[in-house]
Amino acid sequence: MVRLLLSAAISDRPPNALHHAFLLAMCHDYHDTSEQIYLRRREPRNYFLKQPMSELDRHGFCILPGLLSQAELERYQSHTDQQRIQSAGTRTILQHAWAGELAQYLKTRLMAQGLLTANQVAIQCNYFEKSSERNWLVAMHQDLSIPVKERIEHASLGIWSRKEEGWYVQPPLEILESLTAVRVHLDDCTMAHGPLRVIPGSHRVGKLSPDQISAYVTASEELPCLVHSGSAVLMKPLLLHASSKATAPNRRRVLHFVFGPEVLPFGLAWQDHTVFDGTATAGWAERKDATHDH
Ligand SMILES: O=C(O)CCC(=O)C(=O)O
Repeated sequence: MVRLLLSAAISDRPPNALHHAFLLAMCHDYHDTSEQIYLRRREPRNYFLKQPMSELDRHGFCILPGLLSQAELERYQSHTDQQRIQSAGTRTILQHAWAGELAQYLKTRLMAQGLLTANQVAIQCNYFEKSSERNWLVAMHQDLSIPVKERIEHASLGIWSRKEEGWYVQPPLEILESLTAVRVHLDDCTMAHGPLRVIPGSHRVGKLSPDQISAYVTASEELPCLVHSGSAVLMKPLLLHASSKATAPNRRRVLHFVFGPEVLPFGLAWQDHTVFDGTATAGWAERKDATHDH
């Protein structure tokens, strides 16, 4: 039986029920919503840490426990609290110097583990806050839009939208495939905190229409990403993901970085990006809502 589970786990075939059973056995009892019991559980390190790069490629996500020390964690908790964000989140965190510094730290750490490449820069940082007081959910979706500085008309570029005074566009698949999201958890995230739920392997099937997403969801099993504060969930943006409302009163704060290629085709430029030394650059200062904290 063990051999059967292992061969399912290391196979390159799309995930199936057996594979999910293995993942679940190695991670958490995800039906358990008690934080006390959850916190006594070991981190899901056994499976995910052995070969995080191949887990990210194969499943579209992996979990890195203990990325931030307690002191670093408290520092970034304090930075995010100082932003006095009124809504459930914001997409413009990369404009702050401390976020650039954290991006640089993530890049150095994750490059050493082969999880980011030298040509990837941080191109976005979203802040998500969820609690039973400030509650929200998102249906199963893929992240298809990227933040760009200006609108450029080009046949290869899809739907345009405006968010927080910035332009977003749906680029071709190759660009989306080159992105990696790094979600740094500032609080413990249990089932009661409305965790990210993912469908492993779904990043490998390209862009999906709403009907295709419904069909995929019906035919697949989801995994919740349950982590301690200071841990990170790495995720390919094409991975199908969702999250439910929280039932816990305490907050689930996440800094969601996206890393991508420094240079874009079609005359596009990123809204914001960091270079390798962590310096925030590009057009954030031009936006009306930009605020300095340095
Ligand atoms: O943090 C969450 O619960 C969901 C985030 C999300 O849907 C996204 O990053 O696209």
